[in-house]
Amino acid sequence: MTPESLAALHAAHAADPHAFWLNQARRLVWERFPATSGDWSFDRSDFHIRWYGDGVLNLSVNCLDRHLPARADDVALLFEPDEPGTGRAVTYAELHAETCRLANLLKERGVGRGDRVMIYLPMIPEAAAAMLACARIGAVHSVVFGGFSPESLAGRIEDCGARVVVTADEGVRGGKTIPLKANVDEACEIAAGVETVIMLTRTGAEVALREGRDLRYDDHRDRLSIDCPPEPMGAEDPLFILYTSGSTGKPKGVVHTTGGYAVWVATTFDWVFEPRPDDLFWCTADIGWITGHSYTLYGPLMAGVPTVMFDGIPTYPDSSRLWETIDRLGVTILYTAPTAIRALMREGDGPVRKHRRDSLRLLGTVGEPINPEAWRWYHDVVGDGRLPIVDTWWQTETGGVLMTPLPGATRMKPGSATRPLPGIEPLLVDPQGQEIMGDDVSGNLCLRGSWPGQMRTVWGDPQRFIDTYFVTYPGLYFTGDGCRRDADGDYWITGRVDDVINVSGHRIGTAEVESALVAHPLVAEAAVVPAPHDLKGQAIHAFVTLNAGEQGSDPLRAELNAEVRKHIGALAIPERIQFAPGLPKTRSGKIMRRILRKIAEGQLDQLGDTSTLADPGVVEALVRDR
Ligand code: 6R9
Repeated sequence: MTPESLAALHAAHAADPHAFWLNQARRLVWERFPATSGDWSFDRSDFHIRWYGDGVLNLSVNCLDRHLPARADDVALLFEPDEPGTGRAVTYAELHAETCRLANLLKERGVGRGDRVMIYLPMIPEAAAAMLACARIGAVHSVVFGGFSPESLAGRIEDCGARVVVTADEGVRGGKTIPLKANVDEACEIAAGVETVIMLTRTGAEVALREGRDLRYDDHRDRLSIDCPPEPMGAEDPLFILYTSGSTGKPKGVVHTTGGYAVWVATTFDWVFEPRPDDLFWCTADIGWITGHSYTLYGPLMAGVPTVMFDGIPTYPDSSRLWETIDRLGVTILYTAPTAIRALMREGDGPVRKHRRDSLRLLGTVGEPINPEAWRWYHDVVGDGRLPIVDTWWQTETGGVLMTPLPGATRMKPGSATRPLPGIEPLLVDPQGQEIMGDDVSGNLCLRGSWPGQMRTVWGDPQRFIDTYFVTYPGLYFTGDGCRRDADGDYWITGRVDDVINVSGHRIGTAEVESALVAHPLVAEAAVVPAPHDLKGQAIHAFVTLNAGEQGSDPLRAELNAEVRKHIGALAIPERIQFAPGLPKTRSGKIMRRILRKIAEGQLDQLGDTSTLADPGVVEALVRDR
């Protein structure tokens, strides 16, 4: 983007927001174009968020039908499985057909508008088709990452009342198989209400099917019609639910609706990546995360840019995987996470330099703050010093990117997400809720006003939505992130200020890990805090107090890890479990996490005043055993 066109966008928004937002909506194909744009109030008494409320559209039409027939045989997605070079291309016509088949199968099983469908799949083309099939018939998809345990899956099935689960026999990642179908079976033992399990084939493994409930997609595929009329959806009809960890309790079902989400994803995809006809876009995120929804799938499909669906990991079969794949496929835009960049940086420049990477024109990063060393390596080595980097800050809740430098228009700074996109108004607030004005300041990051891609509610718990995001700072959306605005007015996200730990770009709620740990019969109490980690960004440090007379040991650590794996998934296993004789508490019994954080960070000279603790001796013991 040029500085002039960026300035023109800002000016257009300032002059007439309504016209500005309606203009962005023109990127989509609507059955009825909206007359209204945004309508919201963040006040508790009259809380509501609506965008394009009178518009009617179907997202699968925007991803598929609009490219037909002219581009029927163009590549919509490239499936890149775990084993390099064993993938295949899927055209718009093929993806359309697969989507309709799955949509028709869902309909046969009684799924219709508003019904929730759980998707627990590897990154296979049929996963894209399954999401699009839901969008086509107006069902609400809820994708659960394959790394979550059966118990987590069950919790989500119950929370949203899904009666159908779409899964695969197995997943394969980094050479290891994941028993997806068996996990679904286990989840269905825990959660009631699943009437249909549709099983797709990934490995062809022998798996048990339960009569009446389970069906193998391959047994039905050929008889299913490749025609399925798209359901006309209101812009505010829910499109999907995606569960994300919060600072308290169980994961929240973040609800996104159809029109605003689609407009925001299409708009940001355009602004940030400026797609060209010859692009091949590779976002390495799994569809189990918001980045996978918005930029592996919906963004590129709406823009008509072929997208890579990567069902592997950056270090398999070796640490040149990304670069080898980029050359083999001709990838032009790479969008990945700082944790992957750091892991590959550790292997040195050799694996990168072995490959040309000359198809690349743009690099992106998302998921956590990128440390300047990793940024420089990404820029200097991966990008040969010639490629711009978009450091995109956003959240599950925001639907799409909110802050990023725009190549050509914004000056890049290693480690800074720099500036908000047009229409986005960030501000910093102090603990008293006062806006912090001026530059070279730090505070909690809030947003003033709404944007089309904002989440609408927490599934089944609208009050929790308000309480989580709009009560701390009345009238504002609170992001949960800390942030600095430097002397130039550029923004630097400093990380979560709530009890959420960002492990390798994945949000883990401390409360969830703690409740998994205390589920072990020998555990009296647990407190979980983040500790800095070279590769993961943050790692989980757990302080665990055992019942009187019990001794901590490595076998017990293994049992506790198993507990976390069972209740949440392997991704939440603590890096370190420290057995503690007691936890530092105030006299009113509140655990002093601030002190535990400092101990986990090794900042022992910054423990602050410990004299108000109920038992100051506890801290000495924790420091000694660290
Ligand atoms: C898209 C996504 C959201 C949290 C967010 C922040 C962190 C994401 C970032 C970043 C610094 C960036 N985050 N992108 N921090 N720079 N470019 O990651 O969504 O999984 O919901 O995580 O991730 O802390 O609040 P989600």
